[in-house]
Amino acid sequence: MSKRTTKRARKPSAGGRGAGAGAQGRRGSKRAKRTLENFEIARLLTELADLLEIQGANPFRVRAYRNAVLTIAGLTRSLADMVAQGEDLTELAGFGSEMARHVTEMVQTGRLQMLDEVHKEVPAGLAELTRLDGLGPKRTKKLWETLGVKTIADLERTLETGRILEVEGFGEKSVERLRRSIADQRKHVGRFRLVDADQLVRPLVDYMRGAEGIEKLEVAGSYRRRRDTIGDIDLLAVCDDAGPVMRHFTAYPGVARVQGSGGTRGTVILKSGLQVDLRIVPRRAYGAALHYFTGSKEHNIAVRTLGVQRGLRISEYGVFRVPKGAKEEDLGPESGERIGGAREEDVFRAVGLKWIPPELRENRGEIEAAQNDRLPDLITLEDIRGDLQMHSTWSDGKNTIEEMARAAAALGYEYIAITDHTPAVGVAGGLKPGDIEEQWEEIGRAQQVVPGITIFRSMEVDILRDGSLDLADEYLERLDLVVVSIHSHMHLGKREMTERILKAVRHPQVDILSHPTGRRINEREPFEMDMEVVLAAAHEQGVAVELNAHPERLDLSDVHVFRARELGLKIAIDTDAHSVDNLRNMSYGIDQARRGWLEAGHVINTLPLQRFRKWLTRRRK
Ligand code: DGT
Ligand code: CA
Ligand code: CA
Ligand code: ZN
Repeated sequence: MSKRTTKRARKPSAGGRGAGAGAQGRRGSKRAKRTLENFEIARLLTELADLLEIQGANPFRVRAYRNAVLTIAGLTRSLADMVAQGEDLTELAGFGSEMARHVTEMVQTGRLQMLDEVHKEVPAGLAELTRLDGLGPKRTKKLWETLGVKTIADLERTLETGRILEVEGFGEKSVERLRRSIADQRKHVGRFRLVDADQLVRPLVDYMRGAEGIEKLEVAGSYRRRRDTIGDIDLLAVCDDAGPVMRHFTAYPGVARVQGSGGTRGTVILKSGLQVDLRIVPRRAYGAALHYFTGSKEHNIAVRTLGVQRGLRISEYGVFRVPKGAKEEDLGPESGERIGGAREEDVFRAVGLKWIPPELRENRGEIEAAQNDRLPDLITLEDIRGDLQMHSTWSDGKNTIEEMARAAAALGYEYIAITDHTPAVGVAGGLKPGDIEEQWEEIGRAQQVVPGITIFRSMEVDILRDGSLDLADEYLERLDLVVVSIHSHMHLGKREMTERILKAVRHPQVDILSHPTGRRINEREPFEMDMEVVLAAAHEQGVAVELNAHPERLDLSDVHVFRARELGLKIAIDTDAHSVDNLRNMSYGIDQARRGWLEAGHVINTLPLQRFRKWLTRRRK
């Protein structure tokens, strides 16, 4: 794997954030021999960082653990494999020899001795407490030392009895705040899917654009970067008078409560539980603030570091030339000569970079690419010429083949594939071989009445437990396009699952491996399988992998898409539509594709019809 892939870092996912207290104890007793997955390793390191912070450990040390967690979240390969193959873990971003030792130990023993040591002094449950709004390491420590609070349940008891009021620094207000943050934590431990955030953000943005005197309004943060999940929403506004805009914001009908609202900053929690931050910034700083609050944090740090090398200070306030010999601690937020900040381009230009699309701002190599004028020419929705996975009333779709074809033609597509399920997917009403020929007749009829679009005969063929396909070769050979995917036995071990998928990918009739990890965001974890091996085999076989655009799947993930592109695979971006409306989900696939650095040339369904037909024959003799 190239250096670039290993050196990137991502924000922790829901798994990281929901790191349960005492995870090690539970796991250790039951399944001590099983090697740990990356997310579990990240969890233990997060817990360690939280507990060390309570202990008052050196902040640099705590930061080192948190940085390692970010790096792990961005890996496409399992740490266990890397250790097994004797790879040098210190090559990973933010990994020193100590971190490498810790990870090796966790992989080999399933435990982290250092965490055991810390547990002797600090109860495991405190890690979870520090993540409550209104606590943090210092206050958590105080509650533990004075009242013996070790868990959220303990905390709730002290709130009930009012004993917490005996502790210095905790008043009625803290009680309210802690009650709410416990409730919030229960309501949504995870993050919002992008599609769900979209539903909430669009009406809010419309409403905010109606605020008195508002000049600009933009959504920044992970939402602007189009991440598959969203922690909170970051709104940025420019106006002459902040007062009315802030009042308009807190009066939004979707607000459940106002967490804080000062002159230029406000935070509300919507009824859905989604947090929204509003910042009102001066016109002269709008671009710098937009850049800063778009993030990611790792990208910002990299850009700021470039600035430092040029004697510039880059912040949400603007770009400033630092006076010679000035000490950092003597500088105010706007000290020095302002050389830009009104436009986002100002920030990039100041450090010699081209403007970088938000989807790329994850510090995965975009800075180097911008320096060398090698930024990808990212794919857009307009590049898409067909949709290669959709269901009709012949299986579990809501619309007929003709309706799907008309709707796709209206989107401007040149071709579609109808991919109803095969029999093994019983709940989805899979087609039996006897039905298939009848369905082909109907495809023929639809083709006649909707001549403007080519309708390919296809099936989403189920990959059975042993890796064989749920349709006889005589049918597979007569399909225009064969899409394969897994719908059952999702908890096989990693090796068995990998073998199963490899077998399917090696079948000579297969064209596309669909929703390769089976994940459903916030609902179902990806299968355990060796993605690196699967991608390599697909590449070797000339099989395309799917980026399933269904907003609850988005499978492959951005990181896997990036890796597939590096390996030279072809990607199919499909909606897996079960209704005509679902065809519009293509935009979520495009978002994710852009986050994975895809250009139109990497994606088979950007090909014009004749070239796509040619692609279909690549494996056939
Ligand atoms: P989220 O909300 O978890 O989905 O992810 P973001 O990226 O929206 O993160 P958020 O809301 O915490 O902060 C918004 C942006 O503000 C973030 O992407 C970068 C910037 N930012 C926040 N904290 C820091 C920081 O400590 N340093 C730097 N350089 N930037 C930060
Ligand atoms: Ca955010
Ligand atoms: Ca935020
Ligand atoms: Zn499916």
